[in-house]
Amino acid sequence: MDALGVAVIGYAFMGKAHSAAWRNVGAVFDVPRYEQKVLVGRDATATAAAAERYGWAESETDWRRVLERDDIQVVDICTPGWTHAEIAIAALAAGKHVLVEKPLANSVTEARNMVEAAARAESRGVFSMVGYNYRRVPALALARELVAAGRLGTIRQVKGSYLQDWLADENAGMSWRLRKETAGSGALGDIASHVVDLIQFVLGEKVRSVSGRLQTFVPSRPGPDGLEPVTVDDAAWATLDLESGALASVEVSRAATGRKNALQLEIYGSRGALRFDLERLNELEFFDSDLPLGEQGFRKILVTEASHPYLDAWWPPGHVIGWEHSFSHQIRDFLLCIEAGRPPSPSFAEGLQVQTVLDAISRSSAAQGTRQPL
Ligand code: SOE
Repeated sequence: MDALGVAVIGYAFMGKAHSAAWRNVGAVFDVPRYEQKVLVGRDATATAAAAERYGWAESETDWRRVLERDDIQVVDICTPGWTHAEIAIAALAAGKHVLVEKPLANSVTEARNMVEAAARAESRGVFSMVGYNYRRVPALALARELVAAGRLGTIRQVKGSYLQDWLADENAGMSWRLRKETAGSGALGDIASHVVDLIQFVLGEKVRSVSGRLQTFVPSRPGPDGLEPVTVDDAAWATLDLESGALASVEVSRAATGRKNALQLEIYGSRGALRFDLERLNELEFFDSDLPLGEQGFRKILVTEASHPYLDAWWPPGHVIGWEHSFSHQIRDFLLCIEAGRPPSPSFAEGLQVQTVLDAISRSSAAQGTRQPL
């Protein structure tokens, strides 16, 4: 296979995270050859500076021009949610493989259009994937393996939470993330999307119905022209019914004072339980009730062995990895699927399914918590 030409669109937080991954994935993993061709952003000076810093050969201000290029085969979309559908659909129509940051889109309608475009492209051997990067944290991939192997027995309940505090201060300013027309929703789409995706990924099953509650604690915030209404949620809570009869709770907030990026998952089954905390992402706690009673207890698995997911390519045991590695693993998996001609996961269809869960939580909140089937 010729080297794949890669373009990343967006150079802010996610553009930087993805760029760092593109920079090192080829050095660590055995993936098809690729070239970091072009970084795209609207501000010419800032994008050129970022391109040089992140290792891109060129910079560009118009993503449409990138789609016309024959030397670009992969487009990685790291722009705000309101641009995802337009760029991804155009890129797939132009025959580019597409990786798009989560959530897939801002609405179910946009996501459906993207799924249709992805299906058309896939019939021509052109692939697409959504960037739910936490699936690629080795401890969470291991959690999925343990659940699938039946080590927890029948899963009964799950507790998922994702707490941040960058909106705890009522003087924190307006941004695209706080306007419904640009962000679609608040903590719901931004971080509950991760939790919903992870619960379904680790359990290997889908949500059947939801009850939800959204809350905006600070109704207006300082914008460029004075106070502006906040039109998305600061926090989202939900209970989910899963296909197997398991129950899950989801609690997310961007106004949880003191919590910076606290993603936690607890899974309780008939034979065992698991606990994960992103702040200690190299660890997975496992309670195994098959052990003699006197030896039971949550024990820490240090997830750094070569036998653990993704870790054979990194460092010797005990040499811990970090948050950014999940993005390298994501690109590794995407490239290997392109090389093998195999559809990657999470697909756009999986991204749409998460979107329908989020939409149902939002409708439930508007209907005073009434349970919404999916
Ligand atoms: C902001 O809340 C954010 O950057 C999310 O958009 C990311 O998906 C998450 O990984 C970290 O927090």
